[in-house]
Amino acid sequence: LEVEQTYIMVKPDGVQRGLVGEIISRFEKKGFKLTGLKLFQCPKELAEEHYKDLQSKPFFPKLIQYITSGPVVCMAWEGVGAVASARKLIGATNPLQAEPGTIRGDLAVQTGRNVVHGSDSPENGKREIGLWFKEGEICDWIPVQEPWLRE
Ligand code: DAT
Ligand code: MG
Repeated sequence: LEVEQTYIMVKPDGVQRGLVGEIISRFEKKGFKLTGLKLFQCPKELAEEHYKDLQSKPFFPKLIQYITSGPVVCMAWEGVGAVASARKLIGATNPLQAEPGTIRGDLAVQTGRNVVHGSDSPENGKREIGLWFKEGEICDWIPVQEPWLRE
């Protein structure tokens, strides 16, 4: 397993419902390293670029409307196998199918309001962090817990 970067985002419903701390906390407690964090009102063009692979889907206009409907919390997290592990912590796209214990399984009920985004591959992790963050907004640092996470 390799050190990977993943782009995690609390969607507007998660911000409005006061779930930002809870969601950050799950990644923090797991042992990933936070390298970028900001509250941000996403312009339509960026939402369209972020979700460009879903352009042809019937739900695309509603998805763009949703993501731009209020501020989001943008995060970059780093860790060994972080992309797949974060997807597991997040749970299935449809919150009714997401396992209890996952973010969506515990905190959401509908695909169109599934509170959080997580990159689906290391390539997309890098691509999305590049899209949502400017140079200088990503910090490299050494968490003091590092030697206690891995032997
Ligand atoms: P995920 O967010 O689990 O990576 P995805 O990349 O397939 O899922 O889709 C991105 C978002 O688009 C998803 O979080 C919610 C929305 N979406 C996906 N499938 C949908 C559907 N069938 N109906 C409505 N919204 C959908
Ligand atoms: Mg996806």
